[in-house]
Amino acid sequence: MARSLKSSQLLLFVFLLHLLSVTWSWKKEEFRNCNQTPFCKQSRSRKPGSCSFIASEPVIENGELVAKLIAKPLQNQEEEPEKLEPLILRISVYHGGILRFKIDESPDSPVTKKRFEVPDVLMKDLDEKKLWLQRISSPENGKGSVLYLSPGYEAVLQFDPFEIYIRKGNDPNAIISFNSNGLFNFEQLQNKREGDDWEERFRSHTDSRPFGPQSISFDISFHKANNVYGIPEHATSLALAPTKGPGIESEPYRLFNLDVFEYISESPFGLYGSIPVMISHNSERTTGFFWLNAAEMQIDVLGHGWNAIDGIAPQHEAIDTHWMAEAGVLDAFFFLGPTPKDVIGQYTKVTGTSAMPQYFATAYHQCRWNYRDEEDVAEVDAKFDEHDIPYDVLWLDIEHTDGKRYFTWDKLLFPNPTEMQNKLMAKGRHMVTIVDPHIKRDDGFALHKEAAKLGYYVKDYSGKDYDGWCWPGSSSYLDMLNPEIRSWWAEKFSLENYVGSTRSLYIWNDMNEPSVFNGPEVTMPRDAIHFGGAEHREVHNAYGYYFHMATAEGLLKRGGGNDRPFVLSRAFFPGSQRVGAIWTGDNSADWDHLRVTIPMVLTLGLTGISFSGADVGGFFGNPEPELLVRWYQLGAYYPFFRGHAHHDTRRREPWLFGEKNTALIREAIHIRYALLPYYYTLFREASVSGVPVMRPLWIEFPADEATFNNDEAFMVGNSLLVQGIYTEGARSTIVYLPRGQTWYDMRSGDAYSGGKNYTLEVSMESIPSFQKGGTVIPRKDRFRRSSTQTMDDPFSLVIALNSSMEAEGELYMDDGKSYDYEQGAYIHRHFVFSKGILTSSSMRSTKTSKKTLSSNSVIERVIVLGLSSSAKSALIEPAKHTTEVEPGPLTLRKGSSAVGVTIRKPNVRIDEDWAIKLV
Ligand code: NBV
Repeated sequence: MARSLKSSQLLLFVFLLHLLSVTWSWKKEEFRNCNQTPFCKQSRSRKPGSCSFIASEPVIENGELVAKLIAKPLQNQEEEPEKLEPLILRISVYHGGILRFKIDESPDSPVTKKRFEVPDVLMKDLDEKKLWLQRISSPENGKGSVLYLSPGYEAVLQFDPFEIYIRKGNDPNAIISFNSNGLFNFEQLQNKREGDDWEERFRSHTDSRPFGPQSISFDISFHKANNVYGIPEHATSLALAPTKGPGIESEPYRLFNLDVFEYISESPFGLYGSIPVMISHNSERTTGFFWLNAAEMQIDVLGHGWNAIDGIAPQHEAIDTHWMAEAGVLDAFFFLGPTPKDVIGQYTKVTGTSAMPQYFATAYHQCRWNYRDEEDVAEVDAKFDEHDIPYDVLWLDIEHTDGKRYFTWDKLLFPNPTEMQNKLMAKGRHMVTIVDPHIKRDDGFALHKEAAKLGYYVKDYSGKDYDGWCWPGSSSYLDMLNPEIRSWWAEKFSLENYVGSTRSLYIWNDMNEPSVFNGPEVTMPRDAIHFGGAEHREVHNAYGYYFHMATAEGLLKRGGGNDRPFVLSRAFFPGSQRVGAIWTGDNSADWDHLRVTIPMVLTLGLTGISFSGADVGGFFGNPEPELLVRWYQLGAYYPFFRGHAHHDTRRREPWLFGEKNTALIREAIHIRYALLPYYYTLFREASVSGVPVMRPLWIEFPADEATFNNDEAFMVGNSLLVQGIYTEGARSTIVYLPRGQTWYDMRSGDAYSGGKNYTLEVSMESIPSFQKGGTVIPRKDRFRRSSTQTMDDPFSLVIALNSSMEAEGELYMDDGKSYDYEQGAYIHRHFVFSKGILTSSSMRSTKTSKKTLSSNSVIERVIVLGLSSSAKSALIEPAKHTTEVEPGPLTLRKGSSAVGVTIRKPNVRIDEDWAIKLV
């Protein structure tokens, strides 16, 4: 009986797989392009200057400027435009160079439907940062209003033609502006009249569109910009290429969270998540723009001459962009910069910085669809030890469940899940299981029964529980927009409710775009109904964020509020950084996919999401050993570092490709483990300032134009530069080292001066990486089974000197797990090397000392790169003992001819103040 059940399940599985391969290998025609999307087609065809709105009657209300936007008849327009209520514009200013402008329907509109404003994204304390506007001035001969923005900067509202822009002092030139090209359009909600046909059809799907057209579109100009970046998620270059203009034929960049089967490595097509944030940069200034809106969005980057009249392009020094959304309100922010880090800081002031991860989560994760059973798990775990490869987390994909009912276990394959997790935990290792948002509509499944009874599912247009097809077959989707449902969901993660889970188990949210196999474009119909009557079209891009949020809330509750959640999500939205980690979904095992992971992860970082990575090895397909090794060498630097593979691929654990390749992969993973103290310090920086762990070169070198288009190399923090190898059989590579610095090869310690391209020989041993002169990197060089086991291990400090023979750096440590650091239980050291003396002092703020942290770890080695000294010993203060100094840096590779010294066994405590002086 059991056997026949198994084989029928197998048959169903094979059938489903067949269905998948027949219908879902990426076919363009499965998804709408702009021309098939009425709001996009219509907005995209608008001509410059076609905006019919003018601003009038500005007043100050609640510290904001409020004005009316009235539609005026356009020149040459024969018909009188329909008389509609004016729109309401609100402009407000926030501390630190942030301007917000909102445009919505008037409260006097005759239509009762309210447009959706996305809650839970903006920081709760944002209002406290509002500068209470007292007055407006109108020095522009009554043609506009001028607002103080920040010292030396003003925001201008021009009435007719309607435009909002920021300028510096009295310089009339704008820095960043809205509607300078007159593309603003706002389709106001109207009551349906007889004869109105609002339905939209795509393939076999009909969207009832009960509220009719409601799109918003406008242009944003980034003046004097060299490049624009941002708007994830697309598999494209870091600097966004124009999508419209003379000689350019491209779709706009689409922001619509979709489960795209086998996405291609170069396309403006929208992937799993959306962040409507764009950042512009030139050597003097960086600015940013953010539109808080969760509806489908399409964005054109307009190429030079896009607005040419009779072939003549107007004199223009801006990058113009055109933003189009199907619904929602216009709630937008300008970030003034002026530096790249300022812009990211301003954006993360509005939407939050990234959550501080647990230490283990920053180490290596081993995943596969699927680790079959407990025996498989035990074997993989043992092999890591056998091969002396550290790892921290083992992941279980959908097959571990009982028929894709999440929170359950397949009893035959995983009869003792608690014991399995405890065995891992004994080595300091954790487990992650998958919990997807589709709930199996099975009356024998308690979760479904309860959700259905409580009315917690998203409804279809007719008011019934929406029923879509996903892994478990017929499924419904919880309405995570509702805070009550999120709390209910969160309870499901308690140890009592999630039977077989332990405190060392964390969660993975997949398919939360949401993915619906039989839905339009593999997602939920736009006319499905959420909490408060919001339509799915208005909420779509934020659905995954709410699901992620509810899951993280569950883990937080499980840990009594003092265990930092770890939840990986595929879908994301602004604010996701506060919740957890993101990965770039189902990539493929080929070189182009390897290459595009860098701009994808960098773009996420630029738009607030620091904790992200791509599947190492490529999800689909079988990587050749060389590609796999290169992927580990690069992936070891992703903020989120996980190997993963599709279930149809051959097994690819690190020891399966011969001893040589095992050694290379081991070395790559070891590098990450050695750098964990540095990474953790950077995660802390990201959680405070928003500046991402992995950074485009131009964030660190904003004036160096040679870095602006470079998305093959990147910085980890401000100290490390890494260059990927993206071609098979590479013998050499070109590396650009930014100007004004000395750079030290991380392996040999050899010094290079910056401002040049170097053609470097490469071998399979490593990818090029360099430490910037003037920095200090803390490392832990002893290898254990997991990061958890390294907590008390000694440190090495690698000091790379600049041309003044100086350097400085930081180390942040806490218990790696709880929130006690918020009350002062952390160590934060500042290391300075100057005039031959290395000092360590505390960076703790004195205010937060309800709790403290001490550590028995010591520094066992200090390597000073770039120092030629004949010193034989070093004097340690205040202990007053001396220790040995050896010539030559003991870096990761011995026997290099690099200049430097190594201070051996100073054994100073990491948590104390001291000085080490070369004598
Ligand atoms: O759960 C199975 C996979 C998962 O391994 C992958 O990482 C996700 O991105 N999941 C997608 C669903 C199936 C994709 C073909």
